[in-house]
Amino acid sequence: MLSLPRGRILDLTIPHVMGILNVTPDSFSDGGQHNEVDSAVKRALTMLEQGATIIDIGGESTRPGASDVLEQEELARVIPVIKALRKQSDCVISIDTSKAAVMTAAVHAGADIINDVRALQEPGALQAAVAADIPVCLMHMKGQPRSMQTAPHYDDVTSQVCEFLEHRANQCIEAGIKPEHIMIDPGFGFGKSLQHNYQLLAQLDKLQNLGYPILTGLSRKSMFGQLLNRPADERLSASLAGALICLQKGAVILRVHDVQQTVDVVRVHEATCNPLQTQPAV
Ligand code: 7PJ
Repeated sequence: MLSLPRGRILDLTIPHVMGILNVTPDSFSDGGQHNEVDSAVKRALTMLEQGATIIDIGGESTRPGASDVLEQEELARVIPVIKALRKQSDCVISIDTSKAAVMTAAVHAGADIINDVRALQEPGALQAAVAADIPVCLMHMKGQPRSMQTAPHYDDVTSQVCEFLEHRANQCIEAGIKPEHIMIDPGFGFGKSLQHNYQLLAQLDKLQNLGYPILTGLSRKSMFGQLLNRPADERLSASLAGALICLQKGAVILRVHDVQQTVDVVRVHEATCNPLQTQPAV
């Protein structure tokens, strides 16, 4: 059980789908405009109807090669969306950020989980997370988004990812994060070659030894694009195959763009795990 603000809980004995809500506006706006907030909230509500239990809101692009976003700009993008969504729904809201100020403002606006691809290593982030006293997802990344895909090297990618996550989790606990608030993520695509990503996927079950709930994000990523030579909008089947492999290897939260299709995958997986409890949909 993951305990959330205001006495809510997330039952991690069953898998959950986390819907991705990117609020990276077009080049004509700084974000926060009414129609943008409105359409972001609409998209979130649709994902919830489709069976997502967590909405992951992010205003910084961490795609390979992406440049840094200023704090003020990131705040202007995500905070109005969190406030507006919180007004309309009691859903679990996760804030995808590495910046301490964004974490603090997001939690104040109603966010329940901090999802940090930099594992709370930016200045002030760990302190902000300790003060927020909410669940955190610690992700492994080698290098920084701008340069991480230039010839990443590991002697043993899975062992090194595990070592990093274990070490970082211990540092977080020492700083005051509750052990039961920690989730871990191997960070598919973050400073990993095609071979590294598939080695990690094949050995994802090894992360279970650390004893923390596992979150994975491989939706539409280039590990499918490269493997299949397909653009991002033609990677659904591959992403669903990846989602099922993650579930079979112990992931409990799947961070995805295509919520409805991934929820079907989760249901097939759950029915297979508990055949005798399986009931038809109503
Ligand atoms: C991830 C993420 C991921 C977690 C992104 C993209 C890049 N957070 N944020 N795990 N990826 N926890 O979605 O393609 O894999 S942004």
